[in-house]
This record gives sequence, C-alpha cells and structure tokens, in this order.
Amino acid sequence: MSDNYILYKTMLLIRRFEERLLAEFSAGKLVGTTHAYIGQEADAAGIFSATDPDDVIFSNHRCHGHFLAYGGDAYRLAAELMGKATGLVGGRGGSQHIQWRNFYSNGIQGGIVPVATGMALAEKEKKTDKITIVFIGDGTLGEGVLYESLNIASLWALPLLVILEDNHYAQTTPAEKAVAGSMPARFDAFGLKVWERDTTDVLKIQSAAREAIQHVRSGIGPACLLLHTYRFSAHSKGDDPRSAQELARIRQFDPLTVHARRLTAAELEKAEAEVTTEINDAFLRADNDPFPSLLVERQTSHVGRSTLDV
Ligand SMILES: Cc1ncc(C[n+]2csc(CCOP(=O)(O)OP(=O)(O)O)c2C)c(N)n1
Ligand SMILES: [Mg+2]
Repeated sequence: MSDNYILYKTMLLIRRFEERLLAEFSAGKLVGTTHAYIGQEADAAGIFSATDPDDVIFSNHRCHGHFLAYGGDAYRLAAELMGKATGLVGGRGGSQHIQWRNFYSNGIQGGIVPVATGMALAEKEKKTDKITIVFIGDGTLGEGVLYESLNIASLWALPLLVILEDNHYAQTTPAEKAVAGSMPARFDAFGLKVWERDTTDVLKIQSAAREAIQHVRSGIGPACLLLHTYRFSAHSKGDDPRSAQELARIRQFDPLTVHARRLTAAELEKAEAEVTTEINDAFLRADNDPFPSLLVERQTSHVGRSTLDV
C-alpha cells in the first residue's frame, strides 16, 4: 500500500467515524456531548505519520481524530462514547477523557498542557528519546497556564511539541475577537521555534510535522506546530453561528478532496469499502455491549464499603 493511500484511508476513517457518531448522537445512543473533527483530518493524519509509536500524546476535547490517527481502535472508541464497559476506559470517560497506551485526552482547555510539560520532563530525566505532543486550539490561547508551561519547557529545553490547531473559532467565538496580536509571536516570545502552515494538504502538514518533530527529538528544546485549518461541523452539537456561504467557502478546502487527486479510482473505492466495514462493525459491536455495572463499583470502592458498613 502506498503512503498516499494510507494517509487517505486514515482521513477517511476519521471522517466516516465522526459522521456515524453524529448520527448515533441524534439517535440518542451516546452519553454526554461530542466534538467532531470533520474538516481537520489532514492535521491528525499528517502528524501521526511523522511520530514514533512510543511518543506521548496529550489531546483535548476534539480528540477522536487524533486517537484514530494514533492507531486507536474504532470499536473501543465507539464503545467508550456509548458508555459501554468495553470502552477505552470502561465507559467512564466518554468523548473527551480517553486513554490508551501513550495517548491521553482531557476536556479542560489548557489543563493538559502542564501535565504534558511534566511528562516531557520525565522522559528527559529518563533519557529516552520520546517526545511529548500536546494539542490545543486557538481558543486555548486564552488560558494562562499555557504560558507558564511554555516558559518552563523552554528554560529546561524539554522535548515538548505544542500543536496549535487554529480552526478560527472557539465554540462560537471567532479567533479575531479573542486572540490579540500574532499567534506565532506568542510561542516565539518564549524561544520556541514555530512551524506555521495554512493548508489542508496532508502532505504539506506531514513534512512540517517531520521537521518540527525532528527538532524536538534532537534535544534542542520545545517547538510549536501551528496549523490553520477549518472545522466543517458545529462546535459540538448544533452550536454553529456560521453562514451557509461561509460553510460552502471552507468546504472548498476539504482535505479528502485535496488528497484524493493523488489516488486512483480503484484505490478510492477500496478505501471507502474497507472503512465502511470497519465503522459498521465497530458501532454494531459497541451497541451490543453491556453497560458497566454500578453495583460492582460500589461494593469494591472504598467509599462504597464504608457506606455499606454504616
Ligand atoms: C477551561 C475550560 N473553559 C471552557 C471550556 C468549554 N469549552 C470546551 S471547548 C471550548 C472551545 C475551545 O476552542 P478551541 O481551543 O479553539 O478548540 P476547538 O473547539 O476549536 O477545537 C470551550 C469554551 C472548557 N472545556 N474548559
Ligand atoms: Mg478553535
């Protein structure tokens, strides 16, 4: 299989997973809310084609695309989103709080950045060559803890790569109403080298990611990969202030269409068939799985035991 095919299939898997997820949400099958990655697929596919399997990943509330591109299992993710016992974290984390191998996500904006910085310090102390990658959005540039973390990461030359996905909105607030000055200057001020790309072409993102990752892995210090992108769906469910014209305009940058030109018709058909089977199997299996038992948890937890003893 060619690299172009793998990149396309990764993006298609994310797209079809998220489309199915939105349908399942509307059918009342999901627990909690969900944030779809539709439109941003080239970021995840490009970045994770450039990482090492042992690198440590911290994702945010919009984590499904990152997780699938990391190599995560669509079935275990679907089960988690449905609150099933077979989910990634036993059905307790839902859409925003998942963990598998070296992949962690957290829904508190910016909250995961100091944790990622600490993980980068740990790996440096252990003298591994793992780097730590943390994903944030443009709206998270307003969180002060980001800058405390950048300061320490730079002073201590930590192997931390901050990936800023600027999709131009934080929920319903356009970035120009929330972010003063220049985005790259905020990282430059702390001495981080910045790779900035305004593209939905997965190959361009892959090559920028390779450079930024190589820089961080070499031990020079932290860096930032700033990717301007577009999200096509609402922030979570139904909260979308954008006009039909704006949505039509950004749809022209669909990363799947951009990359599809590099594949044959037979390859496109094959990718679609394989992904459809994988998604159907994942959701069908997850739907049939049991919910976790609350009773078992009460009897085995400390609080549960003392309550029962009283
Ligand atoms: C500390 C904190 N404040 C508010 C929220 C609610 N919230 C969830 S996502 C979001 C917008 C995030 O925007 P951005 O960082 O640009 O990421 P995007 O959703 O665009 O991917 C907000 C306000 C939160 N999760 N955490
Ligand atoms: Mg945003």
